[in-house]
Parts: sequence; C-alpha cells; structure tokens
Amino acid sequence: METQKKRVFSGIQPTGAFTLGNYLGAVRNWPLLQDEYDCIYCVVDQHAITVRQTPADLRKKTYEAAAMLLASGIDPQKSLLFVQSHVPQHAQLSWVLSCNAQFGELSRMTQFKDKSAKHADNINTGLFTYPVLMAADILLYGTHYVPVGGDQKQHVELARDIAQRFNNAYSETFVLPEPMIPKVGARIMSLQEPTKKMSKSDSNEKSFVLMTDSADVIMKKFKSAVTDSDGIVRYDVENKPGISNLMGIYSVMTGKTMADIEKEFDGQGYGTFKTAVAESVITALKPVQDEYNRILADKAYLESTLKDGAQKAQYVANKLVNKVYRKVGFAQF
Ligand code: AQP
Repeated sequence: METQKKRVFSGIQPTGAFTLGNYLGAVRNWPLLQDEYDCIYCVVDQHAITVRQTPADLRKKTYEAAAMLLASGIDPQKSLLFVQSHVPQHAQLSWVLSCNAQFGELSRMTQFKDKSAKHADNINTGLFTYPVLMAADILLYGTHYVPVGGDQKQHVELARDIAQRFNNAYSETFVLPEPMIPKVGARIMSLQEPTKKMSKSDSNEKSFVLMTDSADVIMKKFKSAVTDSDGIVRYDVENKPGISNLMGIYSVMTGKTMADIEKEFDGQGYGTFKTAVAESVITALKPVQDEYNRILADKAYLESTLKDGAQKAQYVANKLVNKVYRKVGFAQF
C-alpha cells in the first residue's frame, strides 16, 4: 500500500440494510475512487454498539454490510476492505486522541444531540466519544479524503481539528483530512418527513428505501412519499422539500440536471414523476442486489476477503500507532 496516490478512507455501520441515503451519499461513490486513490473501506462495528445491538444480529449484519460494499463495486484487488474490530489499532489510537479532544467540542456534535434524544435510555459515553473513534479511523491511515454524506462533515472537521492540535503539541504526525461530499445526493431526506434525513433506524419503514427492498416495495414507498399540493415538479428545497428530494434522487440516478427534470415532467402529475423516480432506483439497484445475494451466499469468500483486508490494514495502522505512542512518551523497548 506504499504508493504516491492520495489516501481515501470511509466507513459504514452494520446497523441494518443500507438505505438509499447511505448509497447515494456515500457507498455508491466509493468504488468510483478506486483507480485514482489508495482506498480503505471499513465496516465500523465498534461504532454500531454505541446504540444497543442484538449480538447475533450485529454479526449477521456485519457480513451483510461487507457483502453489500463488495456488490456495490468495491474491488478487494484495488481497495482494502475490513471490519473495524479486527484492527485493534482503531481503539488504541482512539484513547490517545480522546486525551486530545475537548469535552466542549464533542458536546457540539449534532449527531450526538440527535442520537441521545432518540436513545434517551442509553446515553452512553461511547455515543459521546463516537467522533473520536471516527477521528482515529481516519487518522490511522494518513487519510487525505473522506467520502461521506453531508451529515458526517462535522465529524471529519473535528478529526482535522484533533489532528492539528496533536501535530502542534507533539510535532507533525497526522495528515489533515478533508471531507469529500457529493454535489447531488449528499443528504437524501426521509420520504415521509422530507425535512429530516433518511435514516435506517427510523421507526417508520415508509420513510426509507433499503438497498435490499424488492421492486414492488420500492415502487410503493415512492408512491406514498410525502410531497405537496401544488402539482408542479420544481426544485425548491425550502418550499417543496418532498419534490426536491425526489428530484435529487432522480438526478443522481439519471445524470439529469434539475432543469432537465423540470422540463421532462412539465404539465404532468406527481404520479408519473414518482413512478419514474421509483423505476430509476429499481433499475440501478437490481444488479447490485443480484450481486449482493451471490456474495452473501459465499461465506468463505467474504471471510477470506475481510481477513486479508484486516491483515493489510493492521500493518499500516500499527506503524502509525507506534509512532504516536513514541511521540506522547510511552516507553518502548
Ligand atoms: N440520508 C442520507 N443522505 C446521504 N448520505 C447519508 N449517509 C447516511 N444517511 C444519509 C451517509 O452514509 C454513510 C454511512 O452512514 P453510517 O452507517 O455511518 O450511519 P449514519 O450516518 O448514522 O446513517 P443512518 O442511516 O442514519 O444510520 P443509523 O440510523 O444507524 O444512525 C455516511 O457517510 C453518511 O454520511
């Protein structure tokens, strides 16, 4: 992995089947970076337990998440793919970084505020220090770019601040990472409450489309998407959040601009438009779903790919952790 290419790192939680938001905001873009960058992708199971998980389910979802990443086009010959808990250096670095992160800055993280409101019965310290572990994920590999959805921008900026602080205190150690956020699709909204982001943990199943949903279910979910009553397909996020969200999805799927889409559906009802959006999603997801089912059935291939990825990642991560330990003054023999 010692190359001149810039390094890309990103991760996804195995907390359930991925939503269309996860796909368009992040996962779909990851394979597109594989030739230009040195890419490392991770199933972040340690992040997942900040919210209570059923152990057997978490194990199953970890396989499913890895299979979906491979099905989406991540090629283990080009990129590293592994499970976070298989590389203990993430947790090791996280501790050192947490001693260089401020309580105040973590308290300002939007995701912490949202998730602690959602899980009021389990506001554990892991939920609070989640962004520090994420900073460790990123900084461990000398990452230049982090391809994420818009909701993760704040966390990547925090990782950069922590890296800068450490570099100032102990000398140049970490590369300062930057978020890489897609121009369209960075924030896919709930189909039922289009001012809220689409999230796989939403209790209303009609609010999200899963990458594993059948064609019928996808069509039904789009048909019941909340819009407005003026009947005009026009991009206006503030006044027409539902229609604008559907236009965003259609735009990523078809490559058409908002102006093209407005023209295409001029004078037609929302029914026709919703059907077209659903069909574009069904068509794009079909080959990924077929590949997903094939890979998921091949457990031996999945395990050997993840094992190989973890070994290679450990090699890179271990060098960095040793360097950090030396810099902070831990005795090394
Ligand atoms: N609605 C979204 N639009 C665009 N991008 C999104 N991402 C998530 N939701 C949207 C991006 O997906 C990547 C992986 O996300 P994650 O698994 O780390 O968890 P998350 O951001 O907390 O996503 P969810 O679906 O809301 O999960 P739960 O419900 O488990 O908390 C990230 O790059 C994220 O930006």
